[in-house]
Amino acid sequence: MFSVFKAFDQDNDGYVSLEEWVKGLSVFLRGDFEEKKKFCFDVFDTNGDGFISRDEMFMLLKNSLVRVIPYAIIILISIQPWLTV
Ligand SMILES: [Ca+2]
Ligand SMILES: [Ca+2]
Repeated sequence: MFSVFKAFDQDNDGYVSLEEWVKGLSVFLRGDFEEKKKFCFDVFDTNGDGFISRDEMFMLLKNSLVRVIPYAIIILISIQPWLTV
């Protein structure tokens, strides 16, 4: 969640201003491909150095998988009767 905050906080002052909030939502909801690509990159580039390090990628994927795995297990359990046919 911190990295999403950083993507909104364009001037890195530790706060998301109204202008940053509106601009971030606008890019997220209506931006073109290039704008969305930069926004997603900024989410992964947590230290803002212009590169995605192994640690940055690992932390984001780890956090994503922690949220996805319980749902994947529930889905697998719910479709399990069809898998055994
Ligand atoms: Ca800011
Ligand atoms: Ca980085």
